[in-house]
Amino acid sequence: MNAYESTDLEESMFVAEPPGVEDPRVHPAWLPPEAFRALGARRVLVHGDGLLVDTVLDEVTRACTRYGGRVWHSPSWDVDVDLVLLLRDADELPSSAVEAARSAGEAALVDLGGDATLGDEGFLLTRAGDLTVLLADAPAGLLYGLFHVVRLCAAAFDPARPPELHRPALRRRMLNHWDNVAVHPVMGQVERGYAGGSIFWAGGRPRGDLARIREYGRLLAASGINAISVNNVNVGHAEALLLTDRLNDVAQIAGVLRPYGIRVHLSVTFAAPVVLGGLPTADPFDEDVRAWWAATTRRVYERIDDFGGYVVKADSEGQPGPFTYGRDHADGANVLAEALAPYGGVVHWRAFVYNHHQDWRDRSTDRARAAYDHFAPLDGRFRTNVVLQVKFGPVDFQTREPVSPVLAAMPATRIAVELQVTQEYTGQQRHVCHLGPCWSEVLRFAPWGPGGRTIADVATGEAGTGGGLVAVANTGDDPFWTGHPLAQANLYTFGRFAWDPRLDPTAVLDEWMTLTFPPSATADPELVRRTLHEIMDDSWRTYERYTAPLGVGFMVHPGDHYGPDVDGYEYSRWGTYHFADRDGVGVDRSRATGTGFAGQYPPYWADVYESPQTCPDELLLFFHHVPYTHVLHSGSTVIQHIYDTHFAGVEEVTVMRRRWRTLNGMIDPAVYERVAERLDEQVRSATEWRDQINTYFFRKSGIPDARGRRIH
Ligand code: GCW
Repeated sequence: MNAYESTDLEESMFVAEPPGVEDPRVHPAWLPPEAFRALGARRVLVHGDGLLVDTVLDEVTRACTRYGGRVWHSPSWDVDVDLVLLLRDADELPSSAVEAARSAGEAALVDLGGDATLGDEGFLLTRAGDLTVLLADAPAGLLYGLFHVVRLCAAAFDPARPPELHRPALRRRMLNHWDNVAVHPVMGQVERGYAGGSIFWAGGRPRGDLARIREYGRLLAASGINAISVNNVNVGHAEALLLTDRLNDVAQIAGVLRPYGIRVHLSVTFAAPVVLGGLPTADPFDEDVRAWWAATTRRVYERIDDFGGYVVKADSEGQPGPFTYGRDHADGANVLAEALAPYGGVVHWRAFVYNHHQDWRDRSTDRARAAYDHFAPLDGRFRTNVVLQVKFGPVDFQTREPVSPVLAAMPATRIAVELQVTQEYTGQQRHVCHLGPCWSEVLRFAPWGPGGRTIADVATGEAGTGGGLVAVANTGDDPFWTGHPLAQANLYTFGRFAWDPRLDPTAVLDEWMTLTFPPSATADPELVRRTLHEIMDDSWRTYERYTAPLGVGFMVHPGDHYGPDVDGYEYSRWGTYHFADRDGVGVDRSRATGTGFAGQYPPYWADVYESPQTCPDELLLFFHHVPYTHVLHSGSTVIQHIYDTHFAGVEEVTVMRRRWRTLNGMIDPAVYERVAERLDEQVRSATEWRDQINTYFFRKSGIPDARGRRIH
């Protein structure tokens, strides 16, 4: 029984705020109370039962308490309402208007060609007479539908609004947290985290702020995310224990996120049978090892019955894996998958496997080739509950990379595409870098050639059997969640793309703006919207302009990966080289004369990438070593392009800062100040990038800037 069941909330509503967090110290991100105004002023009926229906009721009650509306839960008498949220299999109600609305919804579903079901998470929204009606088959659908109504604001109540059917394209829409339980001596509490500490852990213990975790779940659900792993893929001893001794800590998080439809997953170490189980080996072919995984997994499900599964980084950057025992990655993944299968759990097995002890003198080893070389031969060997999690590019979340050829090479494997919301290589949440356009390009890329299936199709799979989308989270215990307030848009966009990878990034950004900076809460909504678009829409390309040129990547400061250091990795063991000399720059990855990486693509792109004549400009130095005087498709030479883009990038950032200043006094002063301070740093850092890159290439090439600008 829940507190609202079959009661008229009219009386209690104005007495006290229902449970929920509104911690004034924490920024509300895309769910400020104001975003609920249109909903909260309505008369709303919720009909159905279940944990997530209670969440819906809680949300609606909070909104109506604030804005003067009314809420009923499955009333046994007739009521006049504006909005009906109902589960399709809920009992008939004694209200002819509500039942007529239900029938109108059913008819709309037939008209829209819905195959009679809305699924576990889908919903239908339509108008029926004076009512707006939302139908779902399952409570999660009602919750996603509710957040859709919030997004629409008053438009959800527009009498002329046509019916809409929404079902997520991807079943699993997952965030990976690289949060450490114990503070790592080098990586700290959150590996590659730029938003303070962890939401979950602090100094070896649970952070204990369950209200904050609940609020986080609420934000994630409103963007469409339904799965989360709560610890780093690099698993130390304290983190390994989450699987056994510290399972209660995980169960507590799962309990808080469950009402928002989010399942918890754990990163585990492949060596767990040794480090936790005391076995002499973690060999996947060893019977005791298999039994250990089976028993351990059973105990996990006894405690958390909707547990999502395991995430594994194996044989990668020092993490243990099946290679130790002469086994391959299918052997390794399958033993964990077998243990999870009886409970419906999945293994997310990462394809980020490469030699990180490379010799820069050895031109035959190419880090970009590694994932394909290791995994493509294993296609068809993974159990069906293994999801191979593949970074979107072949190297490592660079600002610009080609799409990983692994994504097109394993038709008999469930593939998840991994994106990085945390801005490790894209300005570390000190720079504005809106990644929507980058991800959209990746998801729309057609690896078999134009017009063919896309990366979004691979992640979706045939009949929804794909592995979905995964992203590394950018959140922490910072009051703005993401350090840079505008970086919230990246998290929101990821969730929305995971729900529908075909969405237009500008439209998603617009949604985010309307929610985060509600027009009714600012004196000049048009100025705010226009300015945010001007600053954010093209910010990824601006970032690209002032950093490493033409897809060559890296050139970042080793270790922390922030700021320029052109030769920082040039002689290192990590395999991320640019090979600049006095004549030219870039990596020859052609089949004819290079590492052969271009040949890992299906024929159309293998041919396009093979030749500098056909390779797209933005990837030229990823695939080819060319002279500085090489003429790009744009008509510019490589060296002049480097100069021009670096000058332009800094100018664009300077304009961003100027534009932001016009919002002073228009928006929340705390947001204004935080962004203003970060834009100062972005201008400083972009200038440093420009000057180091331009100077470096001027010194190497000896070719002056055709426009005579100052190069140091
Ligand atoms: O991008 C690199 C990061 C590592 C990270 C690794 C990975 C968690 O620099 O910090 O480790 O990728 O994806 O596993």
